[in-house]
Amino acid sequence: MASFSLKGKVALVTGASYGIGFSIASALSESGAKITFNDINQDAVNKGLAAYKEAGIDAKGYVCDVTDEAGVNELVKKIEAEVGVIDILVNNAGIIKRIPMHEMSAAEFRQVIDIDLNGPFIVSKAVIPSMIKKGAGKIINICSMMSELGRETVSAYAAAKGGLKMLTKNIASEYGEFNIQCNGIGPGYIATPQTAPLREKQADGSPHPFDSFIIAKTPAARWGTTEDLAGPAVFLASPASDFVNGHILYVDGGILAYIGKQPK
Ligand code: NAP
Ligand code: GCO
Repeated sequence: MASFSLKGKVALVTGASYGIGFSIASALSESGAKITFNDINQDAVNKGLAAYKEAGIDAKGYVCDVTDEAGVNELVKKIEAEVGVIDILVNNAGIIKRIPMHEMSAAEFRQVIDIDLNGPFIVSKAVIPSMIKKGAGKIINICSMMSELGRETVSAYAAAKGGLKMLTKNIASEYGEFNIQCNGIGPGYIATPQTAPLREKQADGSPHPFDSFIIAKTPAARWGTTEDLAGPAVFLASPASDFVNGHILYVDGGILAYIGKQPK
């Protein structure tokens, strides 16, 4: 059976000082990969390095904003010189702005698109030439429920994540012949700092209405954890998925399959 081992592989996980990126990087490391990651400032990178050290992972961290093409090209060159050619790229870095669309400025919309969609384009473009030379590569884009569904206040994020789904399919189409597989992971609602505002207890100690809403919309009747994404990430990063290409693997506890629990 094709191996799930990542021994000898070099992985770059963007925006992986904590949250989903950290969890995915930790899982790739556990399967044998050498871990590199970036974040937008030295403080975040240092916090990430401390967390990886604490987890017994010898990760290398770099300051780099995924929207800065020159900076990304320099990052990839530095990683190739210091660690090796990047075999596995996880485009994880991302932001969200929850603002009603008619109140969102064009600048705010552009910022989300820039980080969540242009960023994965820029970083993928930077790593593909070496993957072609090497004759293999894995690109994993972190998509979202919003790659398939909309909701109030997240217009920019949904547009970016919908675009990221199609960028995933296009990279798969354009580079499959070079033995590069590009797939997405579409997490459901995961308990991280990004969703913390949606889970905050109310003043009276009752659950946040959105928290109750997500529990009702999820057959698993719980928020996902970052660990729920570890196995799917190792699968898509490993030889076990060499004939999986252009697929968005939704890790959502069944949200996309479910109309939602009727109110009692
Ligand atoms: P998070 O806790 O907000 O972490 C995002 C990470 O990306 C942070 O380390 C952040 O660094 C970094 N980042 C932001 N902008 C960056 C930039 N321009 N360049 C480099 N790094 C940047 O988010 P998360 O919940 O772990 O989510 C990670 C990914 O999963 C995102 O793409 C998100 O859209 C996606 N996702 C999340 C969920 C969920 O429910 N949490 C579900 C589906 C998809 P700083 O902290 O220094 O800004
Ligand atoms: C939101 C949430 C979601 C999650 C995730 C769901 O405000 O709706 O932040 O967008 O982050 O993307 O898959």
